[in-house]
Amino acid sequence: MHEGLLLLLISVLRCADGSFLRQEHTGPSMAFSKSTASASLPVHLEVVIPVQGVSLIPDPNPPVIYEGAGFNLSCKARKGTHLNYSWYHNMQEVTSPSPRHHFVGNMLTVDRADERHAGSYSCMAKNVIRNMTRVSSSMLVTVVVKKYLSDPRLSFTVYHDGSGYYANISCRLAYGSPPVTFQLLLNGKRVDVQQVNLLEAWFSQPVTIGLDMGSVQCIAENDIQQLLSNSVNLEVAPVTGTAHVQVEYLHRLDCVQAAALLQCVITTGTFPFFLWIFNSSTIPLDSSSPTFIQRDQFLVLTHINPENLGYYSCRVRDSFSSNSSWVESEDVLVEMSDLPTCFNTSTATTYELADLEATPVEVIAVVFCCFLFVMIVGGACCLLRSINLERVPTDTNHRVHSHEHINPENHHTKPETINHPHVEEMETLFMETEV
Ligand SMILES: *[C@@H]1O[C@H](CO)[C@@H](O)[C@H](O)[C@H]1NC(C)=O
Ligand SMILES: *[C@@H]1O[C@H](CO)[C@@H](O)[C@H](O)[C@H]1NC(C)=O
Ligand SMILES: *[C@@H]1O[C@H](CO)[C@@H](O)[C@H](O)[C@H]1NC(C)=O
Ligand SMILES: *[C@@H]1O[C@H](CO)[C@@H](O)[C@H](O)[C@H]1NC(C)=O
Ligand SMILES: *[C@@H]1O[C@H](CO)[C@@H](O)[C@H](O)[C@H]1NC(C)=O
Ligand SMILES: *[C@@H]1O[C@H](CO)[C@@H](O)[C@H](O)[C@H]1NC(C)=O
Ligand SMILES: CC(=O)N[C@H]1CO[C@H](CO)[C@@H](O)[C@@H]1O
Repeated sequence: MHEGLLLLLISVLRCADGSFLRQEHTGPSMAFSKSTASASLPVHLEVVIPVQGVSLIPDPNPPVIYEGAGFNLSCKARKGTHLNYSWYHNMQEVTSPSPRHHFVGNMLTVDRADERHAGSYSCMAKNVIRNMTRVSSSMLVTVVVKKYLSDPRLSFTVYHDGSGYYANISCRLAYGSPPVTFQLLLNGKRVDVQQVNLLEAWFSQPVTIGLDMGSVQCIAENDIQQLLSNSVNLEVAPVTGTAHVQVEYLHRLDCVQAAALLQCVITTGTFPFFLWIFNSSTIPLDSSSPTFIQRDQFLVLTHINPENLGYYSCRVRDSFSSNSSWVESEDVLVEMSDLPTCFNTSTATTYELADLEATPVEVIAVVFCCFLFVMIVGGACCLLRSINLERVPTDTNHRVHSHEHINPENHHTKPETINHPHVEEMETLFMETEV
């Protein structure tokens, strides 16, 4: 009878401790859940305690996990009822549904974490009565998602410190999460350990030039992994013997010489340093010239033109000692030559010898025979080709690769001809004569 009035009164009534009274539902069996009002009234009301003291509890704790593992964050309020939760990842609200997280009740769960799940998290709990909202936010919790270590790679360089030669041995990981403990093994025995906050560690070991110091390996280790690197022989052979230049001409399909690949070949030397000489002047190492690309023992003439035709040679010494003597090659003439083996259908390449005059008669005979052979096969191929214009499947061949690499504009129609293997045979013969 007076129910309506009572409800109105009660619903605006504030408890002494600051809680609100909220009407849960009306019906025939109403009751108060809090005894501050008359217990005999048939009204069911629920206490809404304002939210207070929200904290974020990670599981595992501390929240440091490896990729692929899961984690939980629970949002816990010291006080408060009828709470609603919002989640923040790196200060951005996580919206529902989220592609990376899922949250139910006061818990946010990630089943398989990756680096995108790392970062700072916080949660906010709120409760509302009518138009009054109470909120409480947690402190930030930083989730760390660690990467597994990749297999370490060992390599070394040599330096002189004034008293002697040392190997600067690098043990390097392509990926992984630091800190990492690196161990250096020499002939299977641990000789050095370093714990670093990087993915690479350097070790110094004395070396004697020309002497095999044994094999070195390294171990990369974290709290759950222990990985062994490749094994490398700690031997520094000085640059000795002779040097010579090999030239490979790369032709376009219409037989025009497009580029040349020069290679400086040395007898021995673990850490050679190369210089190239053109018409008796050194090609600067940092050559920004568009016609030369210099990379270790290779020199590429990207466009053959009158300015870069002439004599080329290379000089080599040990990279670790500016004192070491130079080994010098003979001059090689790079010229615009009509290629006898060139057919309009073929991508033939050939090697020029450093000094053809000095070549023994037998070699010239063999070369001539090969040339003849290639001519015949080439002719046959032309014939075959005119009969059957089908494309022969491409075989991936070193020369074709470099050709494609240097002349990207020429790839459009590259017919691989059947005489290709014979051209290779000829090259092999040439190579033999050079050693
Ligand atoms: C996350 O919480 C659920 C339910 O409480 C539990 O079963 C699971 O093991 C927790 N996962 C992690 C990674 O702690
Ligand atoms: C709390 O969340 C529930 C479920 O998402 C929703 O139905 C309800 O309206 C929310 N209450 C408030 C006060 O935001
Ligand atoms: C809550 O609502 C009442 C009436 O509906 C209004 O007078 C009051 O200003 C509102 N309070 C807030 C904080 O919006
Ligand atoms: C070894 O090489 C690395 C990389 O070049 C360099 O940072 C480091 O200082 C070198 N260590 C020694 C002892 O020379
Ligand atoms: C390099 O030397 C050759 C032979 O002496 C000569 O024909 C050519 O013009 C010279 N090239 C340059 C760019 O000086
Ligand atoms: C270079 O030669 C000088 C004199 O011969 C010698 O004192 C010096 O140690 C040498 N330096 C190296 C790096 O070998
Ligand atoms: C060597 C040779 O025969 N080259 C010819 C290739 O074809 C072009 C035109 O298609 C001729 O101009 C070349 O002489």
